Amino acid sequence: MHVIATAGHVDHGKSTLVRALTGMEPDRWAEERRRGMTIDLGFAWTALPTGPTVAFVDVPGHERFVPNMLAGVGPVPAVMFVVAADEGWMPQSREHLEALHALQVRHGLLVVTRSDLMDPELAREEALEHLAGSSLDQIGAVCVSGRTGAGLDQLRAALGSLVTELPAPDVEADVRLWIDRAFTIRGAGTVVTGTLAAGTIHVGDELELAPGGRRVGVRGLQSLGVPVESAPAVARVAVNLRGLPLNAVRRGHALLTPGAWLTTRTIDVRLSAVARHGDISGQTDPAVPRYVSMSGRAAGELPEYVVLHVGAAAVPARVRALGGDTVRLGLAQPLPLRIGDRALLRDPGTRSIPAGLTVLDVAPPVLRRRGAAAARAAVLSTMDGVADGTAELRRRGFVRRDELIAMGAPVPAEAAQVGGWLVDPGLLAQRADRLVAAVAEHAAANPLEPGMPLETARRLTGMPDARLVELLLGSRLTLVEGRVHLGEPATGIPDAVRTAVAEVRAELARQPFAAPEAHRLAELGLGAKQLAAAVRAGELLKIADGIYLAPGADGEAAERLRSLPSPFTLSQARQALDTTRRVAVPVMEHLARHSITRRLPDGTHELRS
Ligand SMILES: Nc1nc2c(ncn2[C@@H]2O[C@H](COP(=O)(O)OP(=O)(O)OP(=O)(O)O)[C@@H](O)[C@H]2O)c(=O)[nH]1
Ligand SMILES: [Mg+2]
Repeated sequence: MHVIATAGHVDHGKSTLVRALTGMEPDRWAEERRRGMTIDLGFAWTALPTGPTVAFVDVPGHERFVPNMLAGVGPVPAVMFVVAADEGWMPQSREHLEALHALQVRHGLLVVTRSDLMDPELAREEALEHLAGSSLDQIGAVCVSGRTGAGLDQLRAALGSLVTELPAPDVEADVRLWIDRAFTIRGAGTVVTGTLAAGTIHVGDELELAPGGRRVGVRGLQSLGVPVESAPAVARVAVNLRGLPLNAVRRGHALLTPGAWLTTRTIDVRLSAVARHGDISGQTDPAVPRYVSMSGRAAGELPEYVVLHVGAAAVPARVRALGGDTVRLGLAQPLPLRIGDRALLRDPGTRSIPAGLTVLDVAPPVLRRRGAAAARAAVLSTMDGVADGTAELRRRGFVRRDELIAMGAPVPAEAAQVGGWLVDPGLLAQRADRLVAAVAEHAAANPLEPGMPLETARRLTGMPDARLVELLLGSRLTLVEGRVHLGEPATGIPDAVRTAVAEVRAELARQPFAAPEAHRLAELGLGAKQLAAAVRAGELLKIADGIYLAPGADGEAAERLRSLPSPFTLSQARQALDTTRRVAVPVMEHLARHSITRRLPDGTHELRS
């Protein structure tokens, strides 16, 4: 299936043409038929003589309904541009062309209608002149009458060749269905419709509603009025959703492949070619290009408040000029956008389209410092709206893998990966050097401390996640028990400490359970840090705070207790260990903690077998 939107000034015969081609009524509302005017989008379809089916999205031409028109053409790849022979180029001819050009719609046909009322030649030439230089400047032209049917066969043939030129959609792509209608059907619940530009929707799929992220199930699917099991792009689809009340969804919302999209409120964009205004009469100097690039034109000329139109969505946006042709847009509502998305800005006050745009960054950095905007503009000037995973990662340093994909960028092969993060190899090398220096400094300043705590290392290197510090270790650093060491963790202790500990050990060799008293430890210069280092180095055994014995003292204690009758009292144990209560109590607690002894309800102890 192919989807083609109409475009053109009010009353130029768009709906009449769609009706003549399809035999279906695109004006769905009674009010539309009463007023003889399209107000909202209409849908109709037909099989072309060459075989393929074409669905038309028929848009209103009246200037009041331009937002509806934009919702219709937003996701559609081709257009049937209608101009009435008897009226020629008119204001909404221009405005619709500006919109299509801003969105870079490149495929279509010029259809001069109402040819029975006037020779279409003049209107055709005038229209082609206006199309020149726009994204539609290569399209063919057909003259018809919706009333007499003249020229319709040529139009069908021209549509037949147009659809063969349309780029093949990626039916494997992530789904982003911009919703253009939502309604309820008795017995079925909520149904939404839209033009699926890429990807495939299946009955039973779980999709994500944006904004909000609510999960919804696809209960049923229709395409062109017929139930289907799956609908591959490009297609007009009606999706019956499970578990979604009608008031939770409206035009401009989107159904997404879950987890595959980033919804964003801040985007950096490049303003692109817009029409030069003031030439609707057609009396223009052919030497002056009618379509000018925005570059060179100050982005600051934009109004501060505009409406961003993308897909079927229209969201108020605040413009912040960055420099050159780049601006930052703050969106009133988050949108699922990717790098390279085309959109346009409309000023609802003047009802004009001041610019088209290409999305450059959907997760841009916060601009805080003075001059940050200009610096950002310089960075953006190197970007072209084609997502480049390597460049994106280099700019960011690190990024979550899912997030990079959701931005629309491929994962660079050379990226280091850990815990769902990607890190730029260049950044790693630089941060690894920084960490080696910091760990060396830390070791020099804290000789008794075993390495640098992992969290300190994370903070010093500016990594968002401690797991990323592992990527910085390389061959120079090691991570042991949550601490980063230069080389292998140091096991030794400084000489002064070693001498003092040796003295303690000599005393303990004579009386293994005569743990040195606090004043003795202080006399030897053994403070908490020195003692901790000695314990880590395996030179002392810590029984409890302030109670240090030689390593292996606990085994020796168990040996001595074995000679006692079982069960035994604390006092018997104290005598067997030849020590004081100060030491005997914590030793018994230590042994119980290590399941060497057990304390009985009457307060006595026994050895476990
Ligand atoms: N004589 C003649 N009248 C036509 C032709 N096509 C459309 N009309 C008439 O022009 C009027 C407007 O036609 P529509 O098809 O509603 O125009 P439209 O472009 O859909 O208008 P909007 O949707 O409101 O923008 C109607 O009265 C049609 O009958 C044609 O080829 N010949
Ligand atoms: Mg109409």
